Amino acid sequence: MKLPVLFAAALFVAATAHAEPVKVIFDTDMANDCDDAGALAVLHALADLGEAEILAVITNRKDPSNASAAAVDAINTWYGRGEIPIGTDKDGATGAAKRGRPSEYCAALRDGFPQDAKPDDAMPDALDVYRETLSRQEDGSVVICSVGALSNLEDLFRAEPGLVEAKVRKLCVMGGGFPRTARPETNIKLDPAAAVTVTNEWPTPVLWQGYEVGAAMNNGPELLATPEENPVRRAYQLRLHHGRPSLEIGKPNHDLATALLAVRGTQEDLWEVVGDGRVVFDSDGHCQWNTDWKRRHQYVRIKGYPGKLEDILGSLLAEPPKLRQR
Ligand SMILES: [Ca+2]
Ligand SMILES: [Ca+2]
Repeated sequence: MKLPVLFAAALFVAATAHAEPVKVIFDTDMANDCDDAGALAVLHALADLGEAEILAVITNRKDPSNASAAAVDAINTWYGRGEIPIGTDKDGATGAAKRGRPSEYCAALRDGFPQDAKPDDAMPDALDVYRETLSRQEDGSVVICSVGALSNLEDLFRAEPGLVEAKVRKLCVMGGGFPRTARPETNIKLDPAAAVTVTNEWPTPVLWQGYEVGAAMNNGPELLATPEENPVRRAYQLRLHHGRPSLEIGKPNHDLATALLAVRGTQEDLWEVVGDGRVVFDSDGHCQWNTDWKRRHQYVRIKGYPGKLEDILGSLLAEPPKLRQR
């Protein structure tokens, strides 16, 4: 008679373990590619499913529009979570890519959608928001999802190494390329020195997703089925890809995949995981996977046909907000 009770107890434990939402801090260069907007949509969809809790959103690139935080808040508000803390990096990523044109969509999201964020330069500082958010969490409970420059993470680690080690369970990074890159990948190029610091010194496990993962997939047109009041749809409409709206032809879904990895982990049916080595960046941002010795690094490859993962991301991207009042 004891076995069924034990079995039921085991099931209960498994169910409760699964029911606990993953606590995520999203660190984004919301300004350039619209996949940052798409990744935030995926995180909200996962939050709607009870799988994730978005603790804070931090921006890591100083955009001339000064409206990255407003774009983030417009998306959070659309999903009924306009109170999520937002921090901005006042220096911005230090690499050459920061001297680009203003974002194609941030100002439009600021002006055309409900939100109440201040201009980026008047928002709380990235490091302060990290400090406040992490210090309130239980030890070993937070997953950081990084889909832009690693500048904030370098600053955080330099200022609060003990806090990072205590509170962060895992860092998931979209950046670099594996097993090696011929040219520096965009997120790394934004701040190569920060990438070197994070790879060499960050104290928690780090899961890397190179450019080749998102480059094999495409999302965007799924948003055509969503209302025009959806700011993520608008971001994809304004951000051009090969001269046409990403809403029509889609865009590689790099950051969406990282958001899924941060919450659901390396699901066996979707991912192959490579470990027993370490990621190395040179000072120009070239990336390489070395097996000379181990760090707490892994990188992912898509298992099998990428269309399966692409479909999952596309459907999360276009999932209607659950909390939004109509
Ligand atoms: Ca708000
Ligand atoms: Ca990004």
